[in-house]
Amino acid sequence: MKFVDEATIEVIAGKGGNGAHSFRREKFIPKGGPDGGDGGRGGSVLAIADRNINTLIDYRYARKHVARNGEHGRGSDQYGAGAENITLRMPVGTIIYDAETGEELFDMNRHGQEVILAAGGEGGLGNIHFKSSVNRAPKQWTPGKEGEQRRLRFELKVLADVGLLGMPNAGKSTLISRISNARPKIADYPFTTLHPNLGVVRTSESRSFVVADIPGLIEGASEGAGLGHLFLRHLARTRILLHLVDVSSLDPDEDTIARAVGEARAIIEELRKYDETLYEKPRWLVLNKLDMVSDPETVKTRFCKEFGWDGKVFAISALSGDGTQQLIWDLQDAIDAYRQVDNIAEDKAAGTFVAEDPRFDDARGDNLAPR
Ligand SMILES: Nc1nc2c(ncn2[C@@H]2O[C@H](COP(=O)(O)OP(=O)(O)OP(=O)(O)O)[C@@H](O)[C@H]2O)c(=O)[nH]1
Ligand SMILES: [Mg+2]
Repeated sequence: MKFVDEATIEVIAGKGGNGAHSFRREKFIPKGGPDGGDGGRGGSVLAIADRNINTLIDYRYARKHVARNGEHGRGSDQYGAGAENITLRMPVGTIIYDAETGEELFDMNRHGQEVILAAGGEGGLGNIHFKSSVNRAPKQWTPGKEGEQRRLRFELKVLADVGLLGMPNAGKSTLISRISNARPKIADYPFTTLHPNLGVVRTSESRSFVVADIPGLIEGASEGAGLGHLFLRHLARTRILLHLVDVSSLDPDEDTIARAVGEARAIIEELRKYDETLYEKPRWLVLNKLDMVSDPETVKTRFCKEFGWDGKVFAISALSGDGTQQLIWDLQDAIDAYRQVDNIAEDKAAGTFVAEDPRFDDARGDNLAPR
């Protein structure tokens, strides 16, 4: 499934430094000529598409990006230094709009693609430029130009990396609201969730992944029981499924465990009936509501044994957050590994990247000038 990740930010490029107005004054040169240098260029704000970034979540926190001004020129032919550019890294697939007019400006669809969001102002000219045969002592100089300033909207269509699967009331919505920025409705009755929700899970400054919370699935869903099973299509592009099982009513006596295992098997059977490829996706077992269980270790061991499960298993409380940290770290590592494999395949297919924006000057830094 796709959802739109969005952020609106402001970019302000640096102002160019002023040109200087100055004359040479040396001991033995009584009437020195003009020696006022030019101002430096203001820093530009650039954007680069980076496939190692997956969401726009950073831009919801940092909304204003300001590059520094260029230095003013000085006497003795000294030019002011240009200010450094700042570069905003964003996911491949980000579309950049002018937030005021709604006009589409850039489609950042290639890894490494680089564009200028706001160009730094040019530096002003010092008075050395105004010397001529008729004016040997020019007083003119020009001020630096203002940097460009814009409000921009970034838009990214995101696909879920992880899908939550489970019976109604298993705690899927509670989990996504605990680990991500999504805030779906949570309630103690079945079929609370009627439409999928996506949330971004952020595990560090630069790492994140997207989780899909879907309605609960019950036995017979493929024949239309409950909400049916068509919403499973939202999991088609995910990498990993988390199968949530509510273990709150289990005590390690065999009966309750056998019943829960039966229900878990039914869920997997519904998955298989919907689509064989979904059934074959990596699936991790997540035992939820552990805060309600007096002997969690035993419940976990017995459940897995009865289920015949030797895959990855987590025991958590979505409500208290117990165990969720390890779960999201492991998910992030696994998702990163999949992306790495994709990147290698993509590099092989695409060859290397060439900068395309004609305004982009390879010299970077000081000389990034619109031509
Ligand atoms: N004690 C406890 N209660 C939980 C936990 N996780 C969820 N719950 C409760 O279980 C009930 C159902 O939670 P939801 O998150 O709405 O479950 P769901 O899987 O999204 O349910 P549907 O949307 O109906 O499929 C709510 O009352 C939650 O507060 C948990 O770890 N511990
Ligand atoms: Mg729900």
